[in-house]
Amino acid sequence: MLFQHLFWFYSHPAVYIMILPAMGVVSELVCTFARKNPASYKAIAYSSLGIAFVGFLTWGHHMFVAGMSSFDAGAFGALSMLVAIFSAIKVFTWVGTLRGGAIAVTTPLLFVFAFLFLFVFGGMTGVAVATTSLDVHWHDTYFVVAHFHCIMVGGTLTAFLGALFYWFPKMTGRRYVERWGMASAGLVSLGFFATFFPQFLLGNGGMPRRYYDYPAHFQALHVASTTGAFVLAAGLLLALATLGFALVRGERASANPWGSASFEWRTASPPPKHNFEGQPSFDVGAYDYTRGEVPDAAE
Ligand SMILES: [Cu+2]
Repeated sequence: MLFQHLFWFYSHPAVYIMILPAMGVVSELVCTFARKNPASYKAIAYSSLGIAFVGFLTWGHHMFVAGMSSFDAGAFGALSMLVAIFSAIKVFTWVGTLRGGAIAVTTPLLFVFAFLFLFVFGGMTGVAVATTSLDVHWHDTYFVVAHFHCIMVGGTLTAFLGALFYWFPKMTGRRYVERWGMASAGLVSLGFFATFFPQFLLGNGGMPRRYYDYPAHFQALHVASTTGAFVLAAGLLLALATLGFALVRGERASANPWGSASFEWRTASPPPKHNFEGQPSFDVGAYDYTRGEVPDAAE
């Protein structure tokens, strides 16, 4: 029991170590592709601190059925739900930033859309599994597997893929083929949903995790999930091929191909040694799209 407590005291916050940088990426990308200041910079910043802090008080939600008083279970359940409140502050701020923006649909933004949809799906099912009575039914089933992957793959991985496509021109000085990138974003989103949505149904129907054998009536959903995994793999391979091809054959990237106000785009792609030639000007802020002086998508 002590080992379980120690394990989850570390391992629950460990998930946030992965998702918090992904949330940072999303906060950055929505501003660039909506050409808008963040709806509330402070809401995004303070909710990150909230998630990081509360993340250390929720580990018991992995142990509802390990022998725990009902008071402890209730407290861990309620504290876990606090994470959803901070996450919702973020989601509303991102959507509020996109609202009314001059939205440029690109590969990184498609990955952000996938993130928003799948992260909200993962977050809502997270509130559900933090409910002790429901968790007794779902514990150690595919439901939890699907919830976890919504956060770690549907959330974290899609944001990191968005980051990779977004900063690729800056890092390498090359452009990838936008249509290929968008196709990979579509395949990854579709494949992800097809893989894990059936697993929610399987888990709720009683399919335990880590079993290789199961009753025949689970077969169709398992086949659907496996098919989805192949589509997801195809999407990831296409992303890899798109960037690999761009690295060798891609067109030269300008300094600021997205027309972003952030500072890293005010130097050449890829940046010279020590990042800037001479003293750069930072008169326009990193998110300052209101003054209309943001360097355009030109060289
Ligand atoms: Cu946890």
